[in-house]
Amino acid sequence: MNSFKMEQSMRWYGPDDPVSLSDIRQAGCSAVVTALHHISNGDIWTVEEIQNRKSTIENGGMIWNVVESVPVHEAIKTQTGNYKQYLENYKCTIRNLAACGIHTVTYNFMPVLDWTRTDLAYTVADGSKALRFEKAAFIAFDLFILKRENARLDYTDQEIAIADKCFEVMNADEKKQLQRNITAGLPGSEESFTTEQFQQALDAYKGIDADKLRSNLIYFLQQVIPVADEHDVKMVIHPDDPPYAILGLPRVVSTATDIEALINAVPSFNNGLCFCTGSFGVRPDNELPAMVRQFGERINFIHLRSTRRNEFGDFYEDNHLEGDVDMYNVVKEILQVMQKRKYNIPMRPDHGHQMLDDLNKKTNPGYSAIGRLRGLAELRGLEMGIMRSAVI
Ligand code: DNO
Repeated sequence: MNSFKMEQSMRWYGPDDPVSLSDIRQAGCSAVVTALHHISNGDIWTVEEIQNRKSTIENGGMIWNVVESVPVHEAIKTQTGNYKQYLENYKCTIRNLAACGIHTVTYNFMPVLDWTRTDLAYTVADGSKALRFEKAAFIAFDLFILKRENARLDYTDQEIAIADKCFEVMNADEKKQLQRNITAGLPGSEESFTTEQFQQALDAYKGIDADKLRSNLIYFLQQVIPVADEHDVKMVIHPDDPPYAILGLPRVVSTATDIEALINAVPSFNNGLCFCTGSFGVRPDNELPAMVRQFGERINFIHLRSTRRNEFGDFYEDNHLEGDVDMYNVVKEILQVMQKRKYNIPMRPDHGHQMLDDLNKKTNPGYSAIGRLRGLAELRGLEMGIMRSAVI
């Protein structure tokens, strides 16, 4: 009988999260993924603050297994201003987390925006609500709301025409909402902007192409991974969401080739990956089960979620076992990796539909209780089914 299983976890946004620790425990989780969201991006997380949060979680009968995320300050991504100081602060936070017994840390290196959607309440066929990225709406934001210089060069005539039509039928409230969805930051995002600040943040990337961003990321790894090695901390990078360049900003963590470049530059096993099926899965050229095989030794945190895309490049978040992600084969590969490594990799059901009672509640988009509970229940069943039928 195989004995290594995914460690069932859920993200918790801290004491202000409308989903309580007791809800998470009742969903069947033994662990919580969280961050100290009240500490400003770039500041040190002190041992006291970390310990405080850790005790709160332990009093709720679970453990704090993974940090998601310790944000990487924009100055580090662009290598400007006080970036050296921010790097020192980052290292100090890693040491403090290790001192408190927390050994897995998520981060991302997406310029300006973390994950991005255009619609936070897209009603799917069964009446529940999902998050959606509609390309035409995104392009409309870029061309007609943000009015980014030379933005037209990034799109085909056909894309511009569709975006034009899409914008034409939007009323003033919908335009405002679109802008808010993109610039105000989704839950867990590290930044939130007004339009003016947003333009300034984009301007900071003038002259930074994909090669330069990659080399800044490698520099970050060269600085931080030795500290992680010393304190036995697994650093896991979250892929770009969506996994391609947007708004003229480069993105360098979207494909297997991108990951290979990071590993080649800094081979330590603590230079690892948060395997997010929903982010990687948006690209048809990402073969997810093969990527699990290829990077299995370095996958130290898993986000399981599925998206469904159409021919225009739009996608919405589907039920966890439906959509374009081959969840059966992904979980099968993950099970094989875990038996080989003799390690229970932390996993969380990533996002979920707003459904049932949650439709009448104020929820964090993607992070309502019931949709994630459904996702986790299905994934847990899938895992058990694969294990019991001994196909691994
Ligand atoms: C969205 C999340 C991201 C993720 C960060 C990791 O739901 O997956 O916000 O936490 O990109 O740094």
